[in-house]
Amino acid sequence: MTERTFIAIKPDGVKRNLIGRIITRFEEKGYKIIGLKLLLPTIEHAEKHYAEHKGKPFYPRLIKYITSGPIVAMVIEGPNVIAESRKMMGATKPENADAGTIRFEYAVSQEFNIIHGSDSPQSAEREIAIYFKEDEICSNWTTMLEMLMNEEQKSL
Ligand code: IDP
Ligand code: MG
Repeated sequence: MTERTFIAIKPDGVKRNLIGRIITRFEEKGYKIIGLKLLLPTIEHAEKHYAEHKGKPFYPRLIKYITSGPIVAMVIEGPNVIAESRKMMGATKPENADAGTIRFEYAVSQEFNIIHGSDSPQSAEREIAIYFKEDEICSNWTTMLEMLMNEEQKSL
């Protein structure tokens, strides 16, 4: 099923010049980037984004971390993209992340782990709305993969 998810390259990913490498993984997989911007999250963005973690011991540092520099916010569309992109990211703790995942490759800390991705359709919808207005999302175009899939379906 075609879904939309919210992906963010966190401030440590941006500061480490990993923007291109991370975006490339989603492009190479064949997903469609339909929203993309660099922004400095406000406290309000961060508190809304991480509302589920309010009250946990790491919450104050998480808010500081996510507002400590610009992030790259993205809306990515594709079949099963919510669960699949979580697989591409790897586990929250890099030592538990499978080899080949973004966190395994680039992160060494559970706290500073480079990337965020929505964990459910409800989170995706909620998180996209925190960072994007509807008119900042451009989905009315066709990726090469979509073109090829359409051709393939026609020829079956
Ligand atoms: P996720 O990013 O894999 O969905 P969550 O459990 O939703 O992981 O946690 C959100 C973010 O909070 C993590 O990505 C990480 O930056 C930070 N975090 C989570 N657990 C801890 C912790 O135990 N100590 C410090 N930071 C944490
Ligand atoms: Mg989470």
